[in-house]
Amino acid sequence: MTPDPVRAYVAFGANLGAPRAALDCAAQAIDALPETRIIERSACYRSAPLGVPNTQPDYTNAVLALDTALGPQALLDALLAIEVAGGRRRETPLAPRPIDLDLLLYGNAILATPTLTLPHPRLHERAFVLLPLAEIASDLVIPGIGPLAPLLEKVSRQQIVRIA
Ligand code: PH2
Ligand code: MG
Ligand code: MG
Repeated sequence: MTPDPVRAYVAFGANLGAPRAALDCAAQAIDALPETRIIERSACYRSAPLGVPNTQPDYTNAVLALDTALGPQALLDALLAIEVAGGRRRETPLAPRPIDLDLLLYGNAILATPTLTLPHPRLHERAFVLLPLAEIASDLVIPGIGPLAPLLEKVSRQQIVRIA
């Protein structure tokens, strides 16, 4: 018997190549995963790279909501494979990238394995994640952290533009 689907959220980011095309491609590939479908997709947002030299190009970010019967590690493995198909190389950490897919939330799961931490450990401090997330799931409560509104307030000084 297939387990009940779980609502998961995935952050997309890119600052090389053609971010929107990469996002379209990734959304299609995620929707084509077994027992997985995209439920919603935020607009795109543009912001300067956070935590890396800002000589790098601006990022385009978005968030996808999906329902999946895959387990969290299987979903993460699938996302990493979609990154590779999208041209992602991992030679240098924090290098500009044509695609980055981060598993933000998997239902109410709180876990830390050597390969996966849920919720995503930096989700709550990044406007480029919180704004698109709030757009598609304003009532969301981050497991172990709390509702989105106060988190959004804390990142309100981070400059970010909704580019639709
Ligand atoms: N991703 C990073 C590091 N910095 N900055 C922005 N604006 N957007 C990102 O997606 C991003 C970042 C590492 O994954
Ligand atoms: Mg990332
Ligand atoms: Mg990543």
